[in-house]
Amino acid sequence: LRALGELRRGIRDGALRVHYQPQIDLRTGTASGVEALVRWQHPTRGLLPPSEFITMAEESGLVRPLGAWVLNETLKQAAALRQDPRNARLEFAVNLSARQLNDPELVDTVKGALQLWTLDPALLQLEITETALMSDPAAALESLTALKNLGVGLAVDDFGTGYSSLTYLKKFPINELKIDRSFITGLGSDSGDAAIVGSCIDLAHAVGIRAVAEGVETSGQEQALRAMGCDLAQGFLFARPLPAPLLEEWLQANL
Ligand code: G
Ligand code: G
Ligand code: MN
Ligand code: NA
Repeated sequence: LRALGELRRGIRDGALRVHYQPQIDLRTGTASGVEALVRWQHPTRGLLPPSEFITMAEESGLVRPLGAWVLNETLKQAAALRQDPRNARLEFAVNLSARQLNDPELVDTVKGALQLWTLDPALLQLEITETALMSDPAAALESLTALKNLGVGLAVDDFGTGYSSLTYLKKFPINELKIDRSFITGLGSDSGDAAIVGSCIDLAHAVGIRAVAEGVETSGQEQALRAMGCDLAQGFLFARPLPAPLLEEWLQANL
């Protein structure tokens, strides 16, 4: 409970940070976008990763103000980065939890942030885990349809770790499938993982959406993904999640 009060104050008093992990277009080798990943600058425990507080934020409902803050901060950063015309088509991916997906105010929050920072909706990609999609499929379908109508992109995150029901790829208005990094690890060594990753990529393409590989750490994995036709990749091989000033430097050096 003390931690909950600390997090509530942290959100209010500006203790959250957003780091950005580049996503690489495997055909061109350049950055196509970045994923926003929240951190909490805790007064005594240092910079905390989401694993230390996202579950608590979800269970308490604080993930709604937290998520609204992350979205606003990310789109503010997008506006700053767009000052460099080379970043004009850079995409911004933001994670949503189940609690946000079931929030009747979510669509207005997203719409408001897009208008405030004048971001082309097509450059915003919202990531939702399989588990969040299936926690209340009817409510999820309604939210996702409304978000789709705003023109934003929708990704299934951590694909392969949840229900992996193929019906939702058809039913929900999704344009991207993010293959969980647990399957990327074995590329080049575990033929089972290679078969799974290849199937996910083919499945995405069969339903007309793009495939993204998470957690790419070696050039062998990158080569294998390119050979299998994977569209995008992110992982420590290319860049760790970076604070905004370091992201800007990374983009300058890698465009
Ligand atoms: O950065 P790190 O690998 O520790 O992130 C772990 C997970 O935390 C991510 O995969 C993502 O699902 C979740 N996460 C990160 N940032 C956010 C956020 O802003 N909102 C929500 N709901 N989840 C996030
Ligand atoms: O939304 P999601 O849970 O997929 O967020 C990605 C998480 O994975 C982030 O917490 C990020 O720090 C982490 N991550 C990103 N790239 C790599 C990687 O190449 N290897 C490992 N082990 N973790 C990664
Ligand atoms: Mn994600
Ligand atoms: Na993920």
